Amino acid sequence: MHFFVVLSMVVAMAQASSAPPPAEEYSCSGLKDDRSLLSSLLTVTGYSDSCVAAALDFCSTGQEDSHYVSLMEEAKEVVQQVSVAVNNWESRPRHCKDLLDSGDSGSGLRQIYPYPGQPLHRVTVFCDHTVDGGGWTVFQRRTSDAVREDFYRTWIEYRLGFGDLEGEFWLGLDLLHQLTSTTLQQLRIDLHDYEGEHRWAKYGFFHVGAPETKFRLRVGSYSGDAGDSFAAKHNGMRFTTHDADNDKNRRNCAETYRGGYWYNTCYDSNLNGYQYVGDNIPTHKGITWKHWRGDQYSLQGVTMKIRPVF
Ligand SMILES: [Ca+2]
Repeated sequence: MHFFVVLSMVVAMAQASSAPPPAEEYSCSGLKDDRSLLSSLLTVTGYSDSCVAAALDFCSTGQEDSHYVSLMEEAKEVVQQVSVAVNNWESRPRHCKDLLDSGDSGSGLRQIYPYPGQPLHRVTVFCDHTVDGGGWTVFQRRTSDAVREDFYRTWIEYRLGFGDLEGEFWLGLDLLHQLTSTTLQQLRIDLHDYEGEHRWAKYGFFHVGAPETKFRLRVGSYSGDAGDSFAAKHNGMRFTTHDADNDKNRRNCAETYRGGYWYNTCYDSNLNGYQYVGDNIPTHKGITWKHWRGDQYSLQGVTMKIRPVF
């Protein structure tokens, strides 16, 4: 009996219509033409070749009974439920751009489902739809709010993320790797100084490697008015924290410059540096962007955010 439930579902799916077919189509006479396809499907489902062959022979005789029709109705209901579930799943947002495209243009905290193989794994992110067309998933923010976050953190903290998504935070390297691996992403960096000026830098592609690569950075195709203090110096670099030295300096750049970053020998930008104010910074340890305010000026605000290229 179980076999016919499965068979009915396959028939119903093959018909692929949302409206119930007329009763006379519940006959399995239509299966004759698709015999090889159905045979393959049922074999994959776990039935033996001989069982499948016998069932299809039964169908080809054109026999009918009322019980078969009720099984068909039952199977159809199940298929429709599955269809609704699949549609709901397909409409789940993978990132902030999906939310914007579906009509949610409000900036703020949102839940996304970035892991294709883990349909129940959702994470909370901050979406920015106010800048450059919107659709941005923010992964780092520095502000001059009263409550400041400590960015001089360990390797595991940079992997998992820290801070307040509505204030200062780092989203986390593991999630950043995921978000930039399932979709080709562009990067936008916005910078604010203490004199009320604003500059931006945009990169046509941005990818963060897997943990085994120490979250190696791939970034390029600069545009903007801040100058390129990121790709030219930091492309290809691995991530370094004060307890995990993966940079190209004989010392540990994260320890020297009080941050966690894709340091080279050390940096052109230090966006996770210490929040000194303006010019009052000791030896390049601030939140800096060399090609705008230089490496001895600590910026008031920074955001780093990504959006799919396509
Ligand atoms: Ca080093």
